[in-house]
Amino acid sequence: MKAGAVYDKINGGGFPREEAAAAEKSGSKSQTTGEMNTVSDEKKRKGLFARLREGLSKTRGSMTEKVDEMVRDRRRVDEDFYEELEDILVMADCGMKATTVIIGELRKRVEQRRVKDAAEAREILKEIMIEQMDVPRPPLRWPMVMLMVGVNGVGKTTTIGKLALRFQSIGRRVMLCAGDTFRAAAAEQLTVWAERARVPIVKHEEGADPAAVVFDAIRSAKAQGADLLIVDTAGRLHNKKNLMDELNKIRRVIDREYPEADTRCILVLDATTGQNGLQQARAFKETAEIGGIILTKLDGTARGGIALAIRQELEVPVWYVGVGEGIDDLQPFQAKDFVNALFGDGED
Ligand SMILES: Nc1nc2c(ncn2[C@@H]2O[C@H](COP(=O)(O)OP(=O)(O)OP(=O)(O)O)[C@@H](O)[C@H]2O)c(=O)[nH]1
Ligand SMILES: [Mg+2]
Repeated sequence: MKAGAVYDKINGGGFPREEAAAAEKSGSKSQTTGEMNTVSDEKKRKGLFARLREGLSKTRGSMTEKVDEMVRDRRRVDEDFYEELEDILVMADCGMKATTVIIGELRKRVEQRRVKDAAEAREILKEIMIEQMDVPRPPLRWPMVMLMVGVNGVGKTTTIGKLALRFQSIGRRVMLCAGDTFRAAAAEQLTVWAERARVPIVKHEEGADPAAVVFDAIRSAKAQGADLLIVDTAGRLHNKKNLMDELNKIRRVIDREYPEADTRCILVLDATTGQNGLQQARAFKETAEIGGIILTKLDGTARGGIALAIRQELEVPVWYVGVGEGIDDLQPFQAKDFVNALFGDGED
């Protein structure tokens, strides 16, 4: 566990964009920025942004429209402005910690820049939110193992399908491992996603030892020269201790059998569970070294501020966001796009 932890901390815990992977593969120098400059890339980017905006429409309704309404009504920045803003952010699940940091920083900048106009303060608010969520991304290192963890129903298996397609479509060799042997349906569900993404899958019978499935998957991944092995895990076991013990056992097998791989434990959280999701994250963090978070179901909640709370309270970055049930409904988390979509503003 520890090696991964050190690596993540050094790198600020960010995550490489898959565009960067494509650039790296084609030998381009732009791998760290993942700049996209062809016409079709630009089109694709616009499409993704539109989907993100659509996905975040519920949050926009509750958070940013309230901010806009307040800006329109108040016009000036005063004490009531800050108080109302604080309420709006807390209601949108930004959490007390992130809210306090954001408001404190806003006060400072408003004063420094002698801003009086509420509309100008809104722009500063966006600027602060982007800074808060923008974390440097570490370079890609292959082979990579993504160990997907999270409580039941958060969207682990669905997210694996989405990730498999994304990485497979940029030319990476992806393999799936059905590490959730708790339910028979789990491996079947993952098999459907493997077929959709056209990637191989390693699975055993229901009730098999998940660590043994992972052991076999590593052997196959090595034999077939896979770049990325994504491991599904059970979200529900007899109790929390069983779950954590099992995850640790899987992790030990990966570290022992596949030391050359860059292994990341990815926590999947359901955005609709709000503060409860934060509690889950804390519980997982106690046992496992979490390299990054994937926040799912952002299309189904009016409280997307949870992304800010996670960044602030857990110091674990959000790598991807899920904005729907389809295989394409996963996006690399980009602070600027996220905040623009949240505020209903266009791309710049
Ligand atoms: N709206 C929406 N639904 C999602 C998203 N991601 C997953 N889901 C849905 O959430 C439900 C649970 O998803 P799973 O992928 O089975 O969750 P899991 O974490 O693997 O669950 P267990 O295997 O029981 O632990 C499914 O109905 C998915 O379609 C998302 O980004 N948006
Ligand atoms: Mg599952």
